[in-house]
Amino acid sequence: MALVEINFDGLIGPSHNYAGLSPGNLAATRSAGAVSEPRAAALQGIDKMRANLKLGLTQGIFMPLARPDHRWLASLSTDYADAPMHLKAQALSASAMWAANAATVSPAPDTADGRCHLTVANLVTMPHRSHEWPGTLAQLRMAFADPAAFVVHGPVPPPFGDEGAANHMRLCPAHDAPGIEVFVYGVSGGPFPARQHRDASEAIARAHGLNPDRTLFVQQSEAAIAAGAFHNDVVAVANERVLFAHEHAFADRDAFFAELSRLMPEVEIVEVPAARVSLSDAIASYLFNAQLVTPPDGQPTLIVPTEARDNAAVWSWLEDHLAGNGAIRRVEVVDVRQSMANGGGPACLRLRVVADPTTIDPRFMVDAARLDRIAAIVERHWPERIAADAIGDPALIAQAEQARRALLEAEGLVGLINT
Ligand code: SUG
Repeated sequence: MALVEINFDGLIGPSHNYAGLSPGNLAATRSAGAVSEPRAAALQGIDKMRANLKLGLTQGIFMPLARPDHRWLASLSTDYADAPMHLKAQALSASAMWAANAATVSPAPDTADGRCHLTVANLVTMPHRSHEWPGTLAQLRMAFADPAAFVVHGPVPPPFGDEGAANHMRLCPAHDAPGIEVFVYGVSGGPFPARQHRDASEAIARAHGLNPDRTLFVQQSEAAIAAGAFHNDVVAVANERVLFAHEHAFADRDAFFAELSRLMPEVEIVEVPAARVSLSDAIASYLFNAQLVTPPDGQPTLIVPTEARDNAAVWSWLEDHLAGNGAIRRVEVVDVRQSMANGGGPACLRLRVVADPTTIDPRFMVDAARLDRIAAIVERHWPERIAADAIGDPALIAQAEQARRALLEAEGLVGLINT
């Protein structure tokens, strides 16, 4: 079978809650202390996967990680009962749902050895995310175990922050053809941390055997990070020959666009001017944290969150673009409000892997029937609500752990229980 783009969504875990753990992520900060709805959250994510399948896209899934992360707490010489509140929250976070931060992926046509390379992200900047990688790596090694097709790399060592595919874009004539890989790094972000370090991006490009002549390292604008774009995928997204970006996404937009056009003359850059959509509207609506995909009918489709439809400036720009026969031909709206309230839109929830689906462990691929089965497990076991002051409640923790165990047992993935 041919190489196709597969979207792997992180199933939203039973411990999903609003602890306000990510400074610089304005939505998460705003939601701190709110009551979360893990069951509704996971069902919203499943509905998004169902909608992708209906569009004719190939869909994969990653399982929630073991939370609380007892191993991480043990490495800090404590346990869940005794840990201070902030460590409890960091150990409990369901943040692995945002699969765009799981790894950076270079498909086989781009790499020196003709295999698809994946590097698990170290996520060192935020404590609650810094302990995701061992569990994520275990799943990547299981899902992409075929050594003829994949190479799975461990994380770039600290202190070089790496947040995975959220800061990586690939432009190509078609998914199965060689592409230009663009790594977007941050240097400064006003009051907020720049999470992606250039040294990390360069290390990944070397590890993946990318052709330096077809690899770009581009600085994210300080204004974007300061306005709340803690990852590039909050202000830009690429698919095949289309780059869709906000005017203020990059530090030196002119140089980047010129270089990209030289390397790939057929590139179509769709830029949204700040005069139409301010950075702040772009970030609040997650217009760019959309899935830009090519369904089998060939019509470039933008999958946006409901928040984009609710924002007048954003929606009118999208309507004008569609009416003007722009590069994006169709807009689909999905409700992922529970994830959005923690700063994770449709694009955050998925990792794109271009591969032959038959080379992937089928336990990580889904069709509609399998999603129905998983939804039934979620309905039965996921907590309905988690209040901020409940994260110390042993009964809640027991329910969250039991819910994940039920899922992994039903899905033949008990090997992941301790990861
Ligand atoms: O790292 N939110 C995530 C959102 C990640 C979005 N991913 C992409 N843009 N690809 C983050 O900031 C909030 C969790 C909390 O506060 O409990 C959080 O981690």
